Amino acid sequence: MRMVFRWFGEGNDHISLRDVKQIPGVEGIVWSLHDVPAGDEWSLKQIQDVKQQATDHGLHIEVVESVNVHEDIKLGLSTRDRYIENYIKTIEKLASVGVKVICYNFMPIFDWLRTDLAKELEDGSTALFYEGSKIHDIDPMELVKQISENSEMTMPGWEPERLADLTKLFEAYRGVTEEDLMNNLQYFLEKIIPVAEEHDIKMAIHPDDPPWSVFGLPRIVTNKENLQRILKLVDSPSNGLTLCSGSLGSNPSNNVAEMVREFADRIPFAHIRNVRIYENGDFIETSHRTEDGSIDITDVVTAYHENNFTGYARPDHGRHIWDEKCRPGYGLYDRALGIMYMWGIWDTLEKAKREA
Ligand code: DNO
Repeated sequence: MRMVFRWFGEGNDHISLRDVKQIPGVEGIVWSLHDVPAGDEWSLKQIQDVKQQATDHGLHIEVVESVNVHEDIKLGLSTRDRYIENYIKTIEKLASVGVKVICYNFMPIFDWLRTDLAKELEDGSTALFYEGSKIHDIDPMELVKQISENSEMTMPGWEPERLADLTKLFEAYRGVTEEDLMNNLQYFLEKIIPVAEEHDIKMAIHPDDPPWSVFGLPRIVTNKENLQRILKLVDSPSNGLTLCSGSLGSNPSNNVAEMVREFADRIPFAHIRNVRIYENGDFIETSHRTEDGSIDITDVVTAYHENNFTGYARPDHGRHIWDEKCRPGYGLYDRALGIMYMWGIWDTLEKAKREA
């Protein structure tokens, strides 16, 4: 298990690379060029700048999260080829500086979705929370209207400046089914995976978070059967998974440890975190500790260990603790604690293996 830590870039993250380097066992950053719009080709100069900053602190840049996929590719529009060409050029440039894994997702319009970015837990810390009643059975157009009429009303991903785009995108997705989305993913993979293979890059698709349809949009990276299908769309080691325990695990019918056991050789990148699922299906992110949430993180780490996992892992999200001011889910302290929890399990298993 090679531990890495997501870092949003100089001036964009309150955490310094010096802080990152001081977390035990962290060898590299998980990074992106966050100001480049989806679909644009990345500039080599900007890529090299990040590499320089990381290497100055003894960290590598082998994992990129994410190179985002343009909506036209997900929609299967005729304009997609132009964006796929840019994507390919970006893959080639990333390979040239030593990147090994590129994480991406195929979620229409939204990336991860929560209804509250700072919901208080019993201990006074706060964390990301998903409340189904604010999303399920809600007509997105009605929501656009309500938010535009009421400046007090907000929802992550529904910021006022995004509302016009959201309206257009929802219209574009009308009638797009999960089968269409799967076909559009296949088209994309058929073009990019040969390039990834040639450059020794592993593409790692991130599950949908949450792993079910939201606002009537199709979502396909949701469960074991669909992961099996996606891996077969182009059956290559370069077509891999970012196995995110918290995303998949927020549906209690997904057994994350079992998925790790089944897909181990196709997981170049592990996202490890816990969530607590309530009876009505709402969920909140918790500390990594197995006991604090609904996912058996001990078993998840054990499953990686059993499979001699040599891929990259990150603690994914954390709670906001000790009054840290940070990006939602991306504080230093709780993610660092999560890392130590994972190492604790891992090192104990290593010792047992050595002594067996
Ligand atoms: C959230 C992340 C996601 C992830 C993308 C991958 O914190 O796990 O935003 O980076 O879905 O493309």
